[in-house]
Amino acid sequence: MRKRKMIRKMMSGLLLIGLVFVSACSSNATQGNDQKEQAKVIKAGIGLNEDHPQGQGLLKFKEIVEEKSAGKLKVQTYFSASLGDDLKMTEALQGGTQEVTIPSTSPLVGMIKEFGVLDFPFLFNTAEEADTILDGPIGKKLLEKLPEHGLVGLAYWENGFRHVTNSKNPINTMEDFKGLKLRTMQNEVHIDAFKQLGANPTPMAFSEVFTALESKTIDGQENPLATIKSNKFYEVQNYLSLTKHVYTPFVFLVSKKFWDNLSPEEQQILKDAAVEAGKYQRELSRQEDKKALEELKKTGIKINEVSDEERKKMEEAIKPVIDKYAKKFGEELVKEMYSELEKIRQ
Ligand code: TK8
Repeated sequence: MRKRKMIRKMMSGLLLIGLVFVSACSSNATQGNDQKEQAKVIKAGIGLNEDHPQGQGLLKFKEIVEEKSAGKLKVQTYFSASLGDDLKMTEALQGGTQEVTIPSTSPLVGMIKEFGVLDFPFLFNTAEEADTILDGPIGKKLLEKLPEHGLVGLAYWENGFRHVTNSKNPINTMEDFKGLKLRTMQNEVHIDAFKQLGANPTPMAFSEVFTALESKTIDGQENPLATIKSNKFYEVQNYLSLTKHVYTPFVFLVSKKFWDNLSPEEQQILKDAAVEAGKYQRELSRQEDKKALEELKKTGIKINEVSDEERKKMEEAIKPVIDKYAKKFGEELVKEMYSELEKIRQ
């Protein structure tokens, strides 16, 4: 009797251990599955707000990535420099604490000097010329300089043609720049070019511009119409002069630390999404540029055209700046840029 009892006890003990073991394995399996299924999070921050074409482009990127990865890649979007300005977010990508940002190329010139060839005033006459250069061999050459700086460039989006706003006087001729305290991006070509035109340029991060205009620490700034509208600069500026003095691209950047840990399939999804959302964003940017001008006319800001003759004089005046930076950025690259443009214009 005692023996039978002993065996029964041992059997139930073994049964209990078996049950515990089976449930442990299955929870590991589900946990393992969970780990396998756990999405990779992409923190994507930009400097402009959600309704700007840059913000709409980022939302399109998010939609494409999450759909193509069946949720394995999750994009968290941050707008209006909530993660910092262009330079700060770019540094966060290099440090691996943020995965995506889409800055203007101009503030990157301190890090990758060759991008500066895109900042030459009056370089592009049309957005189509910009697309051809950026999506062609020169744009590719510039993207290839990014990985050594801990960055991967996937595509160019559009910031657009820039115009001057200020609170002092309309800009009809070069003389009207005289003494104007003008905010510029942190970009040596723009700073020197506006000095050459007679202005008094101050480099500043974008998110500080509205307050600086409002408190009159600066007289003016320069940006594409969509940005002037979406950041309500018309509330603190009296004049908008359509100088169209330079075209600025955005560049779609991914942290190399993050990129190198993705599978080839995941990398392809991000690349395709950045290019596809970029095409959508460029189209939206061009539509918005036209719409913004009509809407800005209703705000009361005084808008003036700048004649081609006066823009030619400005272009002539800043030639010494182009020569100086062609030497710094590489005369071969600059020569290639201008001859490419010659070919496009034939
Ligand atoms: C936004 C900036 C901005 C740029 C500037 O992140 O700084 O004036 O035109 O749009 O990239």
